Amino acid sequence: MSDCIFCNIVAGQLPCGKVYEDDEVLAFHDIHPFARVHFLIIPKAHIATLADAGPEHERLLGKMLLLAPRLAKEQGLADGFKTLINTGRGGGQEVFHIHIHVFGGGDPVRKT
Ligand code: DGP
Repeated sequence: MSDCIFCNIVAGQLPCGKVYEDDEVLAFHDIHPFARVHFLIIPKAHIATLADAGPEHERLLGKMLLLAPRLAKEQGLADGFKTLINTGRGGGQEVFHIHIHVFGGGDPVRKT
């Protein structure tokens, strides 16, 4: 097992509610949802935070961002959704493997 929870999910060593997977990216439901629909899009490769990403990650990060509206629609968020990337301890990041939160639906969603 890795020290990184999300690397263990990628490796299939921890379960997740999978929303999407390809050779580079995994998306799964957040264990503590903010909203009716709340999932995370992560790269399979370990990048700790957005601040650790470099030019070599430009295409991968673009791909992750462009997946958000497609997966949000598939998850029933036809009206729109929120995205969030917490970066670093000061940014409220708890899991140090970069991820995009995608959430929405139901009652008004917390604005963080
Ligand atoms: P952040 O604060 O941006 O690092 O958010 C991390 C999110 O990851 C948080 O909303 C809860 C979620 N999370 C943490 N551990 C797990 C897990 O083992 N499985 C799933 N599905 N989500 C997790």
